[in-house]
Amino acid sequence: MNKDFQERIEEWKNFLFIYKFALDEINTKLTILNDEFQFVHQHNPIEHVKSRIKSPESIMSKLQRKGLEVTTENVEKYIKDIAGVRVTCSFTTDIYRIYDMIESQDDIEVLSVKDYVENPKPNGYKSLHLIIEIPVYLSKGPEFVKVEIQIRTIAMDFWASLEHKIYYKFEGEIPGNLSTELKEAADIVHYLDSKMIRIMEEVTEFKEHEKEAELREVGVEK
Ligand code: 0O2
Repeated sequence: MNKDFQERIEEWKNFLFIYKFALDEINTKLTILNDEFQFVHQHNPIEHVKSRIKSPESIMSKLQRKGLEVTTENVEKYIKDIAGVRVTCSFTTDIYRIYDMIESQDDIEVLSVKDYVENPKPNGYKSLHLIIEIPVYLSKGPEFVKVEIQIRTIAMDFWASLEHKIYYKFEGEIPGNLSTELKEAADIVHYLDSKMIRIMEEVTEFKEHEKEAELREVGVEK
């Protein structure tokens, strides 16, 4: 390997390592919030969390796609998803619960929100995207790091993973019939998510009635 190339790789590694610390912080926060929510409400809003650091190759190609020179300054300024976290949950209502929990953290600043759940993309893509900034405390002081958080249901995630694979297989030019089928599948995802919420609401109502009946039996009126 030539020395210049090796030095550049080292430079990139040093530049990217702070994003790993930001992901560690976010992951810890999400675990605590989820465990606390489970303790208080007996419900886990988060099913899984996946995080990744964008590879130097994809950062470079994203800059090139945007017509920008490959410099660390441009990366810091224009690439907001170097550190990415994907949170999946069971119910659409959990998406906004998780958003509220993140937004209420004093040390997190939500810089932007794209609500593709309320306003899906024309292809049917749904997800709530946040760009947040979190301080990472280094020996020289705090550094503020941007992280992209995508929050979606398991069903939305299933759809998006398949669509992403198809998109890359066809290099962005998905044939018309497949696009139509994908849109139909997105509508089914929407139907499934709404149905799951209705079932969950019925279960909650049933449990409440059961509890009230138990209390009445022992002579306690609510
Ligand atoms: P990858 O390979 O997943 O990292 P920006 O990042 O702001 O410059 P954009 O497109 O305005 O670009 O941001 P947006 O809409 O918030 O989308 C960012 C990410 O959301 C994408 O990252 C995808 O991960 C995901 N995404 C957005 N639209 C779709 C879609 O139609 N289908 C699927 N499957 N995923 C989508 P990258 O960097 O494009 O790709």
